[in-house]
Amino acid sequence: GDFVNVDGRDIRIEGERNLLELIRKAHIELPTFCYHSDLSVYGACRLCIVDIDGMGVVTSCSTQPKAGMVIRTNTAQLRQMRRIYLELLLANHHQGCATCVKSDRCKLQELAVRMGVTEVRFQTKLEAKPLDTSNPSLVRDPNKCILCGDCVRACEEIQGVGAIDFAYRGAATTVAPAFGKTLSEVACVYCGLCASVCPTGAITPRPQIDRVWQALSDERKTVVVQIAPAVRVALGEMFGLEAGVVTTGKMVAALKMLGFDKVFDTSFAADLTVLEETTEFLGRKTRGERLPQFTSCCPAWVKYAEQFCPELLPHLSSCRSPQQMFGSLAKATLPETLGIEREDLFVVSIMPCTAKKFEAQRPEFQAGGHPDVDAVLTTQEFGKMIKQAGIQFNQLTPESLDLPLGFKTGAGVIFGVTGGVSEAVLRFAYEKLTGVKLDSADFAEVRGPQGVRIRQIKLGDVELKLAIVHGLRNARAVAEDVRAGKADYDFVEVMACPGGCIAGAGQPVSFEQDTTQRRTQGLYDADKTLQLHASQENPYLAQCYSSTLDGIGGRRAHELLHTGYSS
Ligand code: HC0
Ligand code: SF4
Repeated sequence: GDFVNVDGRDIRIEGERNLLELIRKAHIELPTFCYHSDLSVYGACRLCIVDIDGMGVVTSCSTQPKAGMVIRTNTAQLRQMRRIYLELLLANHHQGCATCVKSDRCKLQELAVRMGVTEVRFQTKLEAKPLDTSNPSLVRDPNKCILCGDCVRACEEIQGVGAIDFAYRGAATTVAPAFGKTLSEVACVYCGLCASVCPTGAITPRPQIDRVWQALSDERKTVVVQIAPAVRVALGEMFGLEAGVVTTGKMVAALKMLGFDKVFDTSFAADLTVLEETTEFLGRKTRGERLPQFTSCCPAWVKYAEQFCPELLPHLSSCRSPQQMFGSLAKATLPETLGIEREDLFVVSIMPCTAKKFEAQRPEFQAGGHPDVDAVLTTQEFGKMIKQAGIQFNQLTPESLDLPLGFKTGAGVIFGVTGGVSEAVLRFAYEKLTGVKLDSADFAEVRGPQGVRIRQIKLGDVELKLAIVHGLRNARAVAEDVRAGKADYDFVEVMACPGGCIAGAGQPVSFEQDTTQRRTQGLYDADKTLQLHASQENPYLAQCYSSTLDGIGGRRAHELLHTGYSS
C-alpha cells in the first residue's frame, strides 16, 4: 500500500481527502478553526500547517496525501507560526472573555491555551459594533468574529440558505447577513448550524434563562417542563460524562430542585404524533392523495419549505410537532388536573434546537394571545441553570418523570435521531397494515448517517417508498425531484441538522469527532431499555384519547394537535 511518514511513523493512505484527516489516524489532532469534514476547504486560519520535506510549510487541510511524503507536525518553527496566527486573531477579537456566553467552550480560547499563548503583542484599538438581537433564535456579536467563514459555508453548503456572507474587503472585511440586513430580515430558518460551527461567541443561541428564573420565583405560577428526546443523551457532557450517556432520572431530580412543579417528556407527545401522523399518512396513501407526505416536526424545515418550496406545503403533514402538541395538550388539560387557572400555568421546553424557540413564538401556536409553550431553553441553557444553582449533577439520585405526560415508548425516544420518525411510524403502520402485532420492533434499514436514504419497505401487501433526509440542501434536492415528477416516494422525513436533533445547535458544544455517533447510539440504547417500543402501546395515550381527544383523528385531536402552514 501507499504510506506517508508522520513524525517518524508510517501511516497508510486510505482515500483520505487531505493530510489533516490522514494525520488524525496517527492520533494527532491538528489545531484548526475553519476545517470541518463536511464543508468545503477554505484554508483561512492556517493553524493546521505542517512541514513536508521538499515542500516546506503548507496547510494540511488543503494538501492531498501523496505516497512517500515525510511530514512533521510539531517543529519549533510550526509552533511559533501558530502562536503568531493566534495572537493576530486575538488582537482583532473583542477580549471580554470572562463575560462571554461561549467562555467555557470557546475554540479560540482552547487553542490559545493549547498553543501556550500568554500575551498578545499586537494590540489594536477596536471600536465596539452593535449586537444583532433581532433573530428569535440567535444572537450575533460581530466583535467576536474571527472571519473563519465556517458559518457562511455551513449555511450555504449544508442548509442551502445563504443567509450570511462576507462583506467589504481588506481590513474592513466582516461576516454579516446578506445586503447589510439584520439576521431577522434575511432568509434565515433558525436552524442554528452557524452557531454550532462558530468557534467563538460570534453567533450563539438566544438565551431565555432569565424568563424561566422569573417564572420559577413567581408564586402564582405553576411551572411545568417537557424534555426533548435528544437532551437526555447530551446534557451529561456538560458535567464530564461521555456523549450518549442517558441522564433522564438525574435531569428530573435537577429540575425538581430548580423548582419545576412537574417534569414531563416530549417523547410522550412524540408517541402521540406517531398515531396522528401515521393515521394521516395511511389515509392519504389509501386515497392516493398529496403524496409524498413530508414530516413537519422540524421547525427549520417548515420555515425552509415556506420560504423556498411553498408549492410543497400541502404535502406537509398537518401534525404539529411534538413540542407543540405537548404545549397545547398541557394548556388544555393540566389547569383542571392541577386545580389552577390557565393563565397561571407556565410551560417550558428543554430542546436541543434553536429553531424550537422560533416555533414556540409562531402565531399558529397561541391561544387567547398566550403561547402554548411559554419559554424554550436549549440543553446548554439547562446545563447552565444547574451550574448557576450549584447543583452537583453527577451526585443526584435519579427520580421518575411525572404522569401521564411523562410516560413514553421507545418509538417516542428515537425521534431525536435522523430516521427515528420514520422508524416510529413504521412500527405503527406495520400493525395497521398487517393486523399482526409487531414482535421485533426494529426497522434498522432506515437508520444510518447518509444525508439521503431511499428505502423500499413492504408491510403486508403494501409497498412503501421512504426518503429520509437531513441537511436542508438535501431536502431541497428531494423536493425538486418530487416537483418534477421524478420521485415516487410515499413518505419523506426531513431534519435540518445533519444527524437529526441529537446534533442540534442547542446541544453542548463538543470538540470530539465521534459525539454525534455516541449520542445516536445512546438514543437507540434508551429505546432498548424501555419496556415498550411502539407508540400504540402507550397506555396513557389511550387514556388521553378517550378523555380529551375524541379518538385518533377526532375533533378535539384535530383542534389541539394539527395545524396548517402557508407561505
Ligand atoms: Fe427533536 Fe422532536 S425529536 S424535533 O428532533 O419530532 O428539537 O430531541 O423534541 O418537537 O419529540 C428537537 C429532539 C424534539 C419535537 C420530538 C420531533
Ligand atoms: Fe443560516 Fe441556519 Fe444560521 Fe440562519 S440559523 S443563518 S439558516 S445557518
